Amino acid sequence: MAEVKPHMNLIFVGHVDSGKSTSVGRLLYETGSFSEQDKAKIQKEIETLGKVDFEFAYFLDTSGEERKKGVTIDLSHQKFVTDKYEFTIIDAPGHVDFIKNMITGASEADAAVLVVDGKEGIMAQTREHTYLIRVFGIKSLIVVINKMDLLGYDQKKYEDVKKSIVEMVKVSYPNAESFNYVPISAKDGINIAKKSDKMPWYTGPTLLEALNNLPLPERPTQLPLRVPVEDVYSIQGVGTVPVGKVVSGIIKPGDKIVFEPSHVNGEVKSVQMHFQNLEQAGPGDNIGFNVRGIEKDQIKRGDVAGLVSNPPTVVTEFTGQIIILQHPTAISAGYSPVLHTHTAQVPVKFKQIIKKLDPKTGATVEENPATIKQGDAAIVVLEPLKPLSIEKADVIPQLAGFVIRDMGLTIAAGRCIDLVVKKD
Ligand SMILES: Nc1nc2c(ncn2[C@@H]2O[C@H](COP(=O)(O)OP(=O)(O)OP(=O)(O)O)[C@@H](O)[C@H]2O)c(=O)[nH]1
Ligand SMILES: [Mg+2]
Repeated sequence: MAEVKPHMNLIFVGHVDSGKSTSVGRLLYETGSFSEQDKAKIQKEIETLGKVDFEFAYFLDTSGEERKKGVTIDLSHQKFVTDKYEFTIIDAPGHVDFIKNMITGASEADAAVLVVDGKEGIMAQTREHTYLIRVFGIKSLIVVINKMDLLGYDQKKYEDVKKSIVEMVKVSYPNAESFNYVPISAKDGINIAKKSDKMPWYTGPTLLEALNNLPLPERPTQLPLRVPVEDVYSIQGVGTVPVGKVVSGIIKPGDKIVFEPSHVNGEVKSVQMHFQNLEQAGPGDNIGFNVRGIEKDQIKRGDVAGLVSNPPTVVTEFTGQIIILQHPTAISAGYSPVLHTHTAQVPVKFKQIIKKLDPKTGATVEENPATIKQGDAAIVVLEPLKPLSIEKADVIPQLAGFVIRDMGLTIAAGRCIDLVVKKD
């Protein structure tokens, strides 16, 4: 039997046009995941569009609109196998209009590649994405400094931009110095899967080597079972089949489970991944599971499945440690934007602003401030205006991250540090 390699969900993030899709396309092409026929098809399309250069991004950006606009809109998931891992690569959009899709990707990922355009340096979404992946508990990060061709493959220019990126990454990751900062040209295929003589001064790993060197993702099998529901199907002859990624714990046939906040119970009849029945599934597995005793319309996206003996937490309110990423004016108690966490999306009210913190050190700057604004970190009490399941960061950190959105903007991101359990 073929050896089973550990699975890793890897997201590519970074500012619009930094070259995420091009890097992923290159990586998959050079390692044989895309064929010469795939490439020939794209070449034809490029000519039809009257473009000159080949676009490796087209391997990922497959919709007409994405190709016409030259931007990624939706997430694309690609399977990719190396010596060490079986990766699912998630190519996220960088454009600020599609940040909701990026957030969904971040909540699915174990590790991230941050792509920075070496010529432009740090841009708005370079910063925002770095913060967001940290909020969603991603611990391993590789930074690629792309478009080195535009910098003449110059070491000094690489060092300068690297230095500024390390400082920026440090805000979210104090261990920023321990990450790899790989200078690449996705366009020319330099330092993706093979080294070249263009940058003899660079002695670190290629992107592919850095991917293989990523530490094994943590698999919190010891924590209580939690499966946020992404979708629910009713399959003829089978029954109700919710699908989603196991975040923590183990699920197996025979388990008595409950979906919260919908508050309905059932029994697991079978667990499937990639159309195969499993004896059990654990963290990181994207599964469909057939549940006896529940109709399709009794549960929905945003519910979380857990064992009846240790059910998902439903809250009446919770305390969040947040950072305000962008807001045109100021936020005060009573403000009601939308909260996104795992697969749930609910309106929420700022009930109280407890204190303002120094975003760099976490020290208290002001108790009970009347307002908070862009750039501030704060401790706030949030009240979901519809039922919500969320967990405390020190209990199930994987389900404590959230984002607050309004007016098409990501207003804030944070973690749930305390909560009030809803009584039946
Ligand atoms: N010169 C140069 N251009 C590059 C390189 N990598 C990508 N590009 C170009 O940069 C543009 C944007 O590339 P994409 O890969 O679509 O960027 P992206 O980060 O996926 O963009 P979004 O998904 O829309 O956020 C394209 O025109 C690419 O050809 C590079 O290494 N050198
Ligand atoms: Mg893209």
